[in-house]
Amino acid sequence: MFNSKFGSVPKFYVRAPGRVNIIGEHIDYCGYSVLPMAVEQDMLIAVEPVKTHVLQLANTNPLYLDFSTSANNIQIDKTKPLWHNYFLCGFKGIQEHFGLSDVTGMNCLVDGNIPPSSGLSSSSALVCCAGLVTLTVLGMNLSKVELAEICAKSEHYIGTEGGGMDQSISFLAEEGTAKLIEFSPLRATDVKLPSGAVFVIANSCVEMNKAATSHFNIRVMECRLAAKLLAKHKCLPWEEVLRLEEVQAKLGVSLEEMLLITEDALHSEPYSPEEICRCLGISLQELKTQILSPSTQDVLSFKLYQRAKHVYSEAARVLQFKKVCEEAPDNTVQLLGELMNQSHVSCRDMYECSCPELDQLVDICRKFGAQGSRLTGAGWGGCTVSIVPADKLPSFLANVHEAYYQRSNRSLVPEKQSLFATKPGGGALVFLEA
Ligand code: ADP
Ligand code: NG1
Repeated sequence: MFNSKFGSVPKFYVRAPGRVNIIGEHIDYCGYSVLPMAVEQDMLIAVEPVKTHVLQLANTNPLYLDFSTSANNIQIDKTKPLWHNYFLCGFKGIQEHFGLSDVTGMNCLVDGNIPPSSGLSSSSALVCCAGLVTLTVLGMNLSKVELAEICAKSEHYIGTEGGGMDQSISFLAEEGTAKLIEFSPLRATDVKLPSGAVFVIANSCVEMNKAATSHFNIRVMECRLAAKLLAKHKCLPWEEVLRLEEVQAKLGVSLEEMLLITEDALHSEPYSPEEICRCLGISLQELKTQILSPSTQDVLSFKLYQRAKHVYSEAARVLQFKKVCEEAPDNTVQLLGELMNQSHVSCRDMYECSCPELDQLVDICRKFGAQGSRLTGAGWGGCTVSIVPADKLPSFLANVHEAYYQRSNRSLVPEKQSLFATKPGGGALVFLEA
């Protein structure tokens, strides 16, 4: 296909994987550690550098249209999250990091098999793949940590204000191990998953493009506002606080204590912008221009108590999950399953990022043998991840397939992309011609 598109052959190939987040949802952008692993599905880009300063992009999937632009004038339209814009995020991130104004062009053919808008990070895999393509074309070098940080920052050009989980695992993943990803400074530690269990991904078949809606950015903003109100309540310099983790760090208390402080400082009724202004002693104008992001300036109601409760309790669950994996007691799989179940309840009730199909799928997975099941990724659609005892895997797959997919036209979705067991895969790679 490359040959018929561009009349030439690729000089090298780059792959970057998607991921499944096992536990730790919507807490990376609050500064807390998360526990993902890379999946086998990935973005693969075939590349030929050219001398024309033109960037030509094509895709093996005809739904994603060809695109071409000058490599020296990258414009990313936040209002339309078209596929090529994700590529441009990675490209621009590397270009800006090296302060380059005159970049060589390239022909690229993209081929991806991560189900899109399903919480398995197809978008970040594309951004990371494009970043590594650009670095390779420039003949420059960066560490995996630097690449992850650059791509996490540059994916914000698409309009969503995510944390760095997806880009970090796409670069730092290693075959055979999940990773605890910690931030500031970014680092990844191996987490050995129990050998007696299998992690199974099931797609609810509800797609949710984050950049096309404001759900995601509203949550980011609610967490920021909750952090500021908690800081004010504790007489901390709230103006400089942006993340819930900073409040904990400044107070030097445990996550359990942060949950008690949240009970004390915040109420469960939604906050209006006016009430937030009264609490912080600022004007509506200051709230809009100095704290809220452009896409959230007109939101009329913010749930701060619920979001803070989710974040602090989920951050604690991540640490417990890692501890159980390390200590490996006899009932490891049951304990991990319970933590995953608690995570789903918190995502559903406190963070309100589930949907009826995901809740139904989680129930079906538990009914047919999963010790734990939860939504994974941003939510509002997309996939679940379940922990299933290895000996129950065949019956689990058959029963879930029958109960969720076969009984509806969901069985039209190719089975491989809907329901599959997964193992920790490796990170991004460049394949050079010998
Ligand atoms: P995810 O949870 O998978 O990261 P997003 O909604 O954030 O979902 O991003 C999905 C977008 O990523 C798609 O709408 C598309 O623009 C882009 N994308 C996903 N897969 C591909 C692909 N194979 N080729 C090109 N673009 C893709
Ligand atoms: P996905 O599942 O790719 O939409 C998003 C964010 C993550 C994280 C999760 C929720 C991006 C690129 N990714 O992931 O950083 O916040 O939601 O845990 O914004």
